[in-house]
Amino acid sequence: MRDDNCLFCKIVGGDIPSNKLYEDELCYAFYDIAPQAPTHFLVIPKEHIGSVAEVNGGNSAVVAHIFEVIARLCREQGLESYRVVSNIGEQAGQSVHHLHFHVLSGRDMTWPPG
Ligand code: DGP
Repeated sequence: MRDDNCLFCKIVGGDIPSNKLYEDELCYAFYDIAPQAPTHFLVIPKEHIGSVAEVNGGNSAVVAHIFEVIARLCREQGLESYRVVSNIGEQAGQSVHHLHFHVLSGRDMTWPPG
């Protein structure tokens, strides 16, 4: 289901342009507008889910699918080391309230993240 006030729902619907990497019936992948690494793309469900905190038994299949897609896209791009991140809530840095997984690669990364 779409939320008409949601930025990422508008990207999925084509109302806001994006640099698309991949799309299928369940998910959409596009490059982040403010890349934090040489490779930085986002993979999101087409259905509006607010964050990981809203994942449940009724909608979790799309999350497994997204991880399959992430693994495939990274393989296709020859990425051997990368980080997958999802921020939940304001304190963790979530700015867009539509579930998304950041995929970052191409530079050394530190742990713990800031
Ligand atoms: P987060 O802060 O974890 O909710 O991540 C949201 C990401 O979305 C952030 O890295 C920037 C990206 N972003 C925000 N607006 C747009 C947009 O209009 N287009 C694209 N491609 N990315 C966006």
